[in-house]
Amino acid sequence: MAEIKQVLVPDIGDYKDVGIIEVMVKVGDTIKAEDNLVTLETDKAAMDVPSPYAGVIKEMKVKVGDKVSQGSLILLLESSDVAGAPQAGKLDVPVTAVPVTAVPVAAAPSALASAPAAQAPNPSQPPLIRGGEGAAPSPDKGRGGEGLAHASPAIRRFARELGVQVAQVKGSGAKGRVTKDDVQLFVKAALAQPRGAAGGNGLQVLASPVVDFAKFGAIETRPLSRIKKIAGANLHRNWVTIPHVTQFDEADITEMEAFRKELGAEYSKQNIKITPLAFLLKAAVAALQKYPEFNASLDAGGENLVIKQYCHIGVAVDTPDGLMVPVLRDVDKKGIVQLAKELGEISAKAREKKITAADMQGGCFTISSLGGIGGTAFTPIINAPEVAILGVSRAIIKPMHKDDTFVARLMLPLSLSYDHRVIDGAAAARFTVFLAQVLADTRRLAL
Ligand code: CAO
Repeated sequence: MAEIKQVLVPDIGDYKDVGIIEVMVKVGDTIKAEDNLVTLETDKAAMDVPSPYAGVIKEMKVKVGDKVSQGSLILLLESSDVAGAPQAGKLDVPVTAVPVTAVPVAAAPSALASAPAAQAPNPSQPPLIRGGEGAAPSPDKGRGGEGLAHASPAIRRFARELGVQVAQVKGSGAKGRVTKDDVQLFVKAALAQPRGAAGGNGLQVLASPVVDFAKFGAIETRPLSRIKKIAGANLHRNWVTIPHVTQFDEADITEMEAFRKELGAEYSKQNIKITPLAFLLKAAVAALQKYPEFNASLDAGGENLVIKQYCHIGVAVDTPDGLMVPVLRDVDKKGIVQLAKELGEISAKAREKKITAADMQGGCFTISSLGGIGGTAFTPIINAPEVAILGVSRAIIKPMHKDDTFVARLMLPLSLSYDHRVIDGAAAARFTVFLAQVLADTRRLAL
């Protein structure tokens, strides 16, 4: 016969006024005996309080942040348990607990020390989400050696069931506590990783060291711009998930520069600035057409290459708030002057923060030019889902050996980073050699 029962805080040792840090149930929930109701936290341990009865929750008498002691009323429950279970003071259902700091379990009072061994995190549990047996850090030591991660026993159990190491989950609860939502988000994020990013041999890296820089001298803390945060997350993903190789080459652009200067003088009256980048865009189109696997993306399953019949090229633009990559459309259908004009417009738009998300979508290939600034070479990060990116550094005059003599030539450094899952080294070398040939003799652009 159904009966309303009071569920009280059981014997929790000598503790009084212990904070409730988590409430796992709500009015209307149907629960089984021993389902966890709330988590309490002392300065030494977190404890889950299980229900002594099965039934339906009628009324909650506590919330997160409340302080309770042995005998405090937690909730009212409509119970169908005729026999019932012992209540506060004579409870024989153990409260499950784990230390919340590096304090050893043995140092905690008896009720806490009697936590069943099965509740303790199990370092030998094979992780399902971020594998790497052997390489896996101890579940509780994963925060740069900061000791135990904050999570209630129920959350630890939940995480264990999903193969998640609590220490790897960023807690969003009070004092960085890991909540059920945090574990679920962690799992979702891991599942959303591209194939090969996680799985059996997924990354297991040390947490970044937490350093108090102020100990060593004066500091100023500046928040990263929104653009930097978004770009940073994308760059990080691309860097760790794509096997990058960078092929270096140089192009003799002596003739191209002479022609560019002529054109520049002619079009400066129309306020069009013709830089080497406009030629590079056209040369890239020629190379992408000759080697279509560079004008491609891996499909979502990573099993097929999607070759694009169009040619939209992204251009990395340095703005005061960070890097942006607007995309020039149908570069194959436009001439050098038109491209120079659009380049000027789109980079101004990016710097004036007027660029839209649509302006940055649909790219097939990216060019990142640092030639206006300087440098001899760099290793650009591929802009996924593209499979290659061309870095361009500053052209300089060099002595080149030709017809048994040295001649002064203007040489342009090229750095092509490519996705080695899609492109072989020989193909990358052919691509840059061809690019250099086209730039050395721009008449080839007409072919
Ligand atoms: N070698 C020598 N000189 C070069 C050159 C090169 N490779 N590339 C450009 N120049 C010259 C230009 O001709 C121009 O000279 P003048 O002022 O005498 O005409 C000058 O350098 C400045 O060019 P620019 O930078 O204004 O124009 P651009 O078309 O070369 O580049 C843009 C435009 C938007 C790409 C550039 O301004 C920019 O933002 N670059 C930074 C991109 C970046 O941050 N990449 C890193 C991303 S991390 O992978």
